[in-house]
Amino acid sequence: MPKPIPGPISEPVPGPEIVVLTGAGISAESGLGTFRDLGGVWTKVRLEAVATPQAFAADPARVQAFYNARRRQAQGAQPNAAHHALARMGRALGPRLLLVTQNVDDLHARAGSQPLHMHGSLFRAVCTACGARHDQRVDLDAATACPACGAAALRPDVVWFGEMPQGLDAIYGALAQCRVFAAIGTSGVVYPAAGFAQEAVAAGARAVEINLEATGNPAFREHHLGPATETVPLWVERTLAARA
Ligand code: BJW
Ligand code: ZN
Repeated sequence: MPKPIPGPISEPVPGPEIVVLTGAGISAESGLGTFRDLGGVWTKVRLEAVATPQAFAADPARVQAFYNARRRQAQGAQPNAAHHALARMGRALGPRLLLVTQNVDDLHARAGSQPLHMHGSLFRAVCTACGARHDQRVDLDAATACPACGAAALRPDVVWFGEMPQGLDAIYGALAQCRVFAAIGTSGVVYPAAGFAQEAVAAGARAVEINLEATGNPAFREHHLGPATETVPLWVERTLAARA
C-alpha cells in the first residue's frame, strides 16, 4: 500500500483572543449623544419614526434628514482617548483583537482602528435597487443617483430595527474562541449584541463591562465604572501589560 504523501503543513491562523464591543457611550465624550441616556437620541425622536424600514417607506425625506444631520454631527466630532486606546490595542494585537462597534460614526477609524460596524455606517450608502454599497460623505436625498445603476434609490447603510446586523458570522466565530470579551459604553438592551457577553462566557471567556454604570447583566464578572476616556486607556494598558 503506498504511503499517503503528506500535504503542506499549514500553521493554524490565530483567531481573536479579545473581542471588544463598543456602543454609543464611547463616543459620548466626543460630543455625540447616546440613545437612551438622559437627553439621548431616542428621548428626542421616536425610534419608530426614523430607525425602521417602515419609517423609511412612509417618510423617506424625514429619515434621510435625520441621518444627514447625524452624519454632519459625526464629521464635526473628534475621536477621544478611548478610541485612541483601542487603536493602540489593535496595533499591539493585530488579528488577536476583534473590535466590533454598534456605532455608525467613524471615530474608531479616525483613531486608526478598522472596526466591524455591525449596525452599519453613516459614511456608506446602500442602493435599494441594485444592492451596491458606496462611500457617502455628503447629504443624501431622494434624488441622489446610485453610481452603479443610476437609480435614485440610495439609503444610509445603517441597520434599523427588524433588519439583520452585519458581520454576524465573524462575530459569533470570534466569540466562540476568545479569552476576553469586553463591552464598552453600551446599555445592552439591543439584540443580538446584548447577548454577546453570555455567548462568550458560555464558550469559556471572561466578560468585562466598561461603562459609566453597571448594566446589571450577570454575565459580566469584572466592571470598570466611569467615563470611557478614563477607564478604557487604563484597561487597555493593564490588559497589554498582562500579556507582555
Ligand atoms: C458611557 C458614557 C461614557 C454613557 N463612558 N459609558 C424583543 C426581545 C428581544 C429582541 C427583540 C424584541 N423585539 C425586537 C427585537 C430585536 C431588536 C431588539 O433588540 N429590540 C430591543 C430594543 C428589544 N433588534 C433588532 O431588530 C436587530 N436585528 C435583529 O435582531 O435581527 C434579527 C436577528 C435574529 C437573530 C440573530 C441575529 C439577528 C437590529 C438592531 C438595530 C439597532 N439599530 C440602532 C440604530 C442604528 C442606526 C442609528 O444609529 O441610527 O443601533 S438602535 C441604537 O441602539 C443603535 C445602537 O447601536 C443600539 C445600541 O445602543 P447603545 O450603543 O447601547 O447606546 P445606549 O444609548 O443604549 O447606551 C449607552 C451606554 O453608554 C449606557 O449604558 C451609558 O451608561 C453608557 N455611557 N456615557 C462610558 N462617557
Ligand atoms: Zn444601484
